Amino acid sequence: MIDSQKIRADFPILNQTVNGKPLVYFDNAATSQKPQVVIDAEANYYKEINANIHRGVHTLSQLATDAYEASRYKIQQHINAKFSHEVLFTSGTTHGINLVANGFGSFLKPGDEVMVSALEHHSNIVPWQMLCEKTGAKLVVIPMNENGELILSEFERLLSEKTKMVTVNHISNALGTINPIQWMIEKAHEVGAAVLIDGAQAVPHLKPDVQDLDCDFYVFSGHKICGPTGTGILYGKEAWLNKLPPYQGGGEMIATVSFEKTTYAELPHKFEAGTPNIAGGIVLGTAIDYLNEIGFDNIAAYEHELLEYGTKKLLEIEGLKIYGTASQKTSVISFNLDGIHPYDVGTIIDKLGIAVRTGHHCAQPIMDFYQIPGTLRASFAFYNTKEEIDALVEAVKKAQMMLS
Ligand code: 7TS
Repeated sequence: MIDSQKIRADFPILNQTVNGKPLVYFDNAATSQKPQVVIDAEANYYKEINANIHRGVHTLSQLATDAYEASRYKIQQHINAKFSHEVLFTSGTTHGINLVANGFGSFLKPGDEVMVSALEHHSNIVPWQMLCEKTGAKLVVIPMNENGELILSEFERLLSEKTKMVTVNHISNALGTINPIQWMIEKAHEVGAAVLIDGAQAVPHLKPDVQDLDCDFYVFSGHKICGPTGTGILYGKEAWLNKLPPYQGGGEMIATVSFEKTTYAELPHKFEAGTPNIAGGIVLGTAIDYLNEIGFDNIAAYEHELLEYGTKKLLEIEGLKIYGTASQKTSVISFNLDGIHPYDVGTIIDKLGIAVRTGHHCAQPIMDFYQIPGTLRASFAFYNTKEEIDALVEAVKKAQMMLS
């Protein structure tokens, strides 16, 4: 059970007014807010053990290294990776996808196919498009239906021995659709394709089990799970990470360097060139502990309640249309008011203290599918409440009155 009042006390930012009104933060799909334990952990790192890692015998450097590697281990446990060296620290989802896409060129030839879905965030489209341009491979798109679900019969039809990579999000950021990734991974493997799962929108709501999913890569950002910005994780199966060439060259990723030849470090260091976001990596572990203490089953159940309540209440507004009505959906509601631009509604409700995202949500192909410029997107977290949803509904009604 979630005690929202108790949980809200952990988040200092929520206890404020914006434009003279109590803040209602419904932009959680963009980034989550941070609990006090995370804020404290970041400050404590700099107060107590700040040093560079993996490179000194001095005590602080060892303390920082141990804390960083302990966090890697914690994340390995959290996603159930087989080895901790399959867990790479990145600066976020975008970095993780680019790292894989960049190296994957070594395995592509002209005529090969890379399959993405119609539901992807730009960061899981553009790196693959760039890769296809470079290699002569073809980008193939799994289409979606009006409800915002992938058309799985089309996915099966499009798969062939030409398919070398299938890359799909676990949950859509713009619509909240939960994709049947386990089944998709199995199908993709049947034709010998590798699979990357963009878990950016899934990890705030569930605990992925990468061994059970059997995905080849799973990427996510720390900032969407109560962690600091500039942190993220790329999970890759050991065999794939050994095969992929390094992404960036520099310090830490080498075994030996000479002007004639450089040899690379073992995993995970081969992919972690330069001084990383040490504090961020450590604190990401703190954020994951915080969420596990609340419990992902509790989080998912509570957020589902908010989704159902919000959907029902918003649909009571005449002329309001919700985009994304998949049967399996997380706590994201994308909507528009008939004849009114989402940006105008967003601007007015901001004056009433309500933070939602407006626009194409970095998923322009989805907006093109619906032939709309964008939507308003309210995305709920476990620290939100039904009372806040009531405030959103009142604010949207007010905006509608002012703009019609
Ligand atoms: N993939 C998905 C599914 C996302 O939702 C996002 C960010 C990214 C990738 C990129 O993550 P980053 O941390 O590297 O930027 N999504 C959003 C959003 O929906 N609103 O703001 C950012």
